[in-house]
Amino acid sequence: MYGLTMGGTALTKGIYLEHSSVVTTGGAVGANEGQLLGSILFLNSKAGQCDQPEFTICSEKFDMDYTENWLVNENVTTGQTRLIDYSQGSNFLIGSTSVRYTDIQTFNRDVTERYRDIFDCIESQGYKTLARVWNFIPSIHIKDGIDRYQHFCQARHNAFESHYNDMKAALPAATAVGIEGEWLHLYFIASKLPVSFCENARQISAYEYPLQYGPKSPSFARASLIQQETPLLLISGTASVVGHKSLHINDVAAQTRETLDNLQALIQDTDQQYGTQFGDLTSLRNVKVYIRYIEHKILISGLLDKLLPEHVDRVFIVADICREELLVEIEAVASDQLAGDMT
Ligand code: 3EB
Repeated sequence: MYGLTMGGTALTKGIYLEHSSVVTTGGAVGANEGQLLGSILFLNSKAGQCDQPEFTICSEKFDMDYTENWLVNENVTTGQTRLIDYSQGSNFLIGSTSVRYTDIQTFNRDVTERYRDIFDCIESQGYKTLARVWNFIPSIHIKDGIDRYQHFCQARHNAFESHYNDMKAALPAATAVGIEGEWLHLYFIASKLPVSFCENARQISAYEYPLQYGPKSPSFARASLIQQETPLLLISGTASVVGHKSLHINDVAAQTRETLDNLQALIQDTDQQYGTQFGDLTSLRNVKVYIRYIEHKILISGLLDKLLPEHVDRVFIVADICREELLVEIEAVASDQLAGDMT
């Protein structure tokens, strides 16, 4: 097999992720000569000062700056639709769109319209599959009748339902968390390669949650399996939810362990269903840990040091998890190195 290697990961045709504590801007990145498909900047600064909202998430709560770099080994070009900035290689497109919150009616309309814009953007560029979406929602717990997250879910649901004949089969992996300030930020990855959506048996599919969590269920899959040479699993924000219930209220250590159990189950179920060989948590390459309170960082970080293999790259983001009782949520990227080695 040909290809450069990075930290034990073969760099072959496909997409991969590197976190960097250095804020980088454009060009080839690192020693691997991958091309930067897109960078998302997480900046510790006043959210109100976020004057370039695309691909930039600002919060005073972040305890450090870092950049999330999505790399490909293809040439990358950039483009813009009216409301979306994007860049693409030949198999992947990453895009970003942001809108300032004014009032709840406008917010609901904006969410639906921006999702439609995303569908239009990727389809006009020849991408069939929306693989992964990140949603940063301003004042996520504020209540206008139902809470803002529930409004968001309803508006997002409407967008998927009106665009796809079989909505459940089209739901991407996702993260939805609350963010300071007034901006709703969405960023996303679409792929021309085959993508399979994964669920795990410990958790009811989010799109089948009962009504107690809001009038319309959250529109996401637990993970997206990108069928590239070295298969990649883009794992959604995962929390201490079993069945549909939040477990371990006020116990951040137990929530963290439960979350890892969910990740483990998801990896196992994916292997069973799709014949991949992710195996267990050792296939994880990167994790992004959303924590509600910075005060929990040392405890969670210490637990992850014990429970995750050393090679797993970790970053922490202080943000409001969408259910108020959840203290931690973990998203991840796993790589099926075994499959990669066998090709
Ligand atoms: C959960 O399991 C936790 O609404 O897009 C995680 C990831 C969660 C994505 C979303 C919500 C979303 O329900 C919350």
